[in-house]
This record gives sequence, structure tokens and C-alpha cells, in this order.
Amino acid sequence: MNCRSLLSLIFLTFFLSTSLQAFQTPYPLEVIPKPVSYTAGEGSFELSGQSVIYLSEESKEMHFLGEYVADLIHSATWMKHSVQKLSSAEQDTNARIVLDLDSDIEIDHPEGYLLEVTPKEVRISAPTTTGLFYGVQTLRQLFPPAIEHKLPSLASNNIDWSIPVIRIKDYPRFEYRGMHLDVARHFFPVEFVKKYIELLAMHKMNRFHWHLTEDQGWRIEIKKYPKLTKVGAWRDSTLIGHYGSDRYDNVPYGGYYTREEIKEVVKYAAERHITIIPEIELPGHSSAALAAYPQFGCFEKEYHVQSTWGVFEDIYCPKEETFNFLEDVLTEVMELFPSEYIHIGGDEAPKVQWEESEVAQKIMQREGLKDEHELQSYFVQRIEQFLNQHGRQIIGWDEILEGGLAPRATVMSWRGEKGGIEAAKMGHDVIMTPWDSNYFDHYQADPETEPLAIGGFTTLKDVYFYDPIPDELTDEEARYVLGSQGNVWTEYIHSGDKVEYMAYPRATALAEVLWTPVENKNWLEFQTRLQSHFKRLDILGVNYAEHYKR
Ligand code: TNX
Repeated sequence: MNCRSLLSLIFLTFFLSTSLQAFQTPYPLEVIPKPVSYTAGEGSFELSGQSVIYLSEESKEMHFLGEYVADLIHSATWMKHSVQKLSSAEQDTNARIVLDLDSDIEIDHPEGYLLEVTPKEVRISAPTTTGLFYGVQTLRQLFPPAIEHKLPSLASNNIDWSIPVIRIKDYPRFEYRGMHLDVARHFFPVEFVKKYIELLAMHKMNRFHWHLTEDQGWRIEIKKYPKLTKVGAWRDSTLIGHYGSDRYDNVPYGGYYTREEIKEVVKYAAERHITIIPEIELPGHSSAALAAYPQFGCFEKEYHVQSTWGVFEDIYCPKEETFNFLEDVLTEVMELFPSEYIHIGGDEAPKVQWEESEVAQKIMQREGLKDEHELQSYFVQRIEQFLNQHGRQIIGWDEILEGGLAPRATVMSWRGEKGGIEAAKMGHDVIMTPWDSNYFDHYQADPETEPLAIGGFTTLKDVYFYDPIPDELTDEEARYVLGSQGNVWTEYIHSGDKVEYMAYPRATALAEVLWTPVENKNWLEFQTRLQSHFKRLDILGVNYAEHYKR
């Protein structure tokens, strides 16, 4: 057989197997990310006005879950379900929804769940409330998309709210399932951030990486250093068009989150089983902080909150005053964010100012450091030690490998997977965010027809086919890859609508990469599921990109 016919045969086999898989599906389970396994049965469960939501035990978290389900149903259907403790349910004859926290169920995964639908009952069982929450998210997607209405539509009476008998067993492939948002290049208000988080929860993502400081703006209130937001949160002007256009709008721009707002967002995320990882950039990307407190730079010069994009030479000076300042800042950050991980940036830090600074050079001599990369490593290690002493761990961009990796650091690999592979081989935890598949600020279709973006080209399909485990790693080393994340840098993203346009549907593909076993993934069938998912996103008011809408 020649090479061409062999290729055709492979293609045909692949095509038949993928399409057969789609047809064999006993019931079109339109859930994203696709569950691990399920079996469908006969009949269906009818929601009724008399149904009750039962909790196997009473706790704040269980009540939140019960009310979350009750609200979802009530706001779309007018059917009001009471939330009660399970014991009172024994004689109950009406259809019921049971949330059962059960450490003995046959799911050997802390985030897994079992969802069993019979004509009489919907039962979600899980060893943790996190598992229950994911079961609830699946239940949500078993209802028709109209369940997403926040006000019942006139048509809601005619909607069939039943769901078919089914048994779903499900758990995630990766423990770190994240999305990032840069709120520094452009600022997004609390209401938008909450909407972004709720969407992550719907897709069973569990980390929100909140990029809070940058050259172009400092976005988190710090009590001890009020100028960080009084000065650092505001820039005079913003670049118009692409990098290098040299055109500016001359409109002052800024904003920041107060401590109260941050607490509100952290609580909102925690209720949705999402950990927020705050990022405080150091030693580079720090123009805004230095504009507020120039004494922490190496030179007596005027620093500015930047109004264009790129990499700037301004950098924190590695002197004791700077470490004291950063430790104070991080102390307040730790007060606000319970996350074990704090992201400390570490990327794109030019060393020119350190080369030229007597202070920096003396510190290098004192510490016996051979070059400025080692000085960066010294800087990061001091911060790591401080955070470790307070029970926290650092994550840094892959540049933290240069000059020596801090002993317990987790590496976020963005310049491809190289840094991640190197770190995993050294026994460090890794989060994969390679720019060619995970940068949702890149174009997703022909730039000619797309709104302005930074560049690059990453289609929905590229995201769907990304696998966070590189071939180069042995099984042992692959265990250090905790998962992956989509990054939404906002140099060219001025509004929440545009964030959604860039993030969706690419984030849905990433959610499936992170949750679903590889053997269950199917690109053709994913696109079919996506069609009803789009209806859901429509009702939720998500401004997703429509290239894959049929
Ligand atoms: C690189 S990813 C950056 C960001 C930019 C982004 C634009 C990383 C660690 N640094 O500062 O916003 O590219 O795609």
C-alpha cells in the first residue's frame, strides 16, 4: 500500500470511529466538559412545583449548595423548592433532589461525584462539597438552556423541564484548572469579575489567577501604602491601536479594588469552589508601584505609570527597604487571599538598571552572585522564604528558572513548554500555559476580519487539541504537571464584552482538556455539544465569538 492510500485508510478509520462514537452515545449528553462515564436508562425525572431539595447534612456550605440549586430552578421556572435536611424525607412521595455528602461512595477522587437520575429522584453524591458542586453544575447542563434565565420567560410554561434517567460518574483529569485575567492593562469592575468567575465554575474550573499589578496600573488597595492606588492606579493616557502606533488618547485611565471588594470577590469565588491566586509582579513590571514609591527603585528618577505596552526597564532595587515594602504588601495580600499559592510574577525583568546601579552591584558582591540573573534568583528566593514562613507557596513565570530556581517554587510555563519540562524534571510543580495554545489574547480567526488583538493565532481547535502533558516527560515526571490555564492579557481588551469574546468559547475547550479523559475527547462531537452550550451562553449574556456557531 502506498503512503497516500495508507493515509486515506487512517483518515477513514478515524472518521468512522469518531462519528460512530457520536451516534452510539445513548443520549446526547450536552455537558461541557464531558463527563468521565455515564449510562442512560428509561424514563425521566419531572421537575414539579412540589419538589424538595434535601441535604444529607446541615452546614453553611451545604445550605449554600441547596439554595444555589433552588435559585437556579426558581429564577428560570418560578418553581420554588424548599431546602430541607434529608431525614424528614423518608415518607416523601414527590420528586426530590438530594445532595448527599457521603465519604463512602465509589468515587476515589476528592472532586468527583455521582449523579443518579431516576423518575423519582435526582441524587448527587460526593465525598466533598466540591464534588457536590460539580454534580450540581452537571445537573444544570442536563436541563434545557432556558434554565439559565434569571427571570422566567413567557415561554417557560411550555418548556419541558424534565431530565432523562441517567447515571453519571465523573471526576477531573487535572487538579489545577485555571483561567487568568489581567485587570491591570485594563480594569474590570467587580460585577464583571464575578460573572467571569461564575462562568469558570460552570465549566468546572477551580483557579482564578488575578493579575493585579503591572507597569500600567496597580489595582489592589494596600492600607500601609495608599499611594499605590492613589498614584499607581492611574495613568495619563493610553496607546491607541497597535504597539508602536505612537498615538495616544490623552484620557486619564484607572481604577482599583478596595479591600472590601476583594473580600467580596474572594468569598464569591470560594462559594463556587474557586481559589483566587493573586499576582503581585516583581521585580519587573513594576513601573506603577515605582511611580508611587520611587524610593524602592535603584535610581532617583521620575517613574511613570506607563501608557503603552511592552517591557520596561524600571525594576525594584534589591535593597532591604524594598524587601520590607514588599513584605508589608504581601502581608496585606495574605490577609485578603487565603490561597496557599501567591503568584509573584518574575517575568520580563530587564537587568539594565541593576547593571548600572552601584547599590545593586554591591548587593551582588555581598551575596557572591555572579550575574544579574542570579540577583533575580536571590530576589525571588527572599520573597519565597518570606511567604513560606507564612505557610504560603510561590508560583512564578518560567523566567524564575534563570539564575537558579527558588527551592519550592511552582513554575508557570508560558514561553512554550520548555520551562515547564525543565522544572518538572527538577521535581518542581508546573502549570502549563504555553503561549501558542493558551493565550486567549491572540487572534482566534483571520486578523483581517477580527477586532484588534495583540497578534498570534490560536483557534478553538488548537486549544481543544492541546495536551498539558508533554511527550518528553516520563510518567513520574508528568505528575509534577498540576494542570493548565488560559491567559487573558488585556492590552488590547478594553471592555468586559471583549474579554468574553476572546475567552469564549476557547475557555470551554480548555475546560474539556483539563477535566475530560483524553480517550473521551472528540473534536467533532465537542462542536455539536457546543451548539446547545452557545444557547446557554446567549441567555447568560456572554459575548462569545461565533466562528464555530452553526
Ligand atoms: C507576555 S506572559 C507577558 C505579558 C503580556 C503578554 C501578552 C507573561 C508572563 N508576560 O506581560 O501581557 O505577553 O500576550
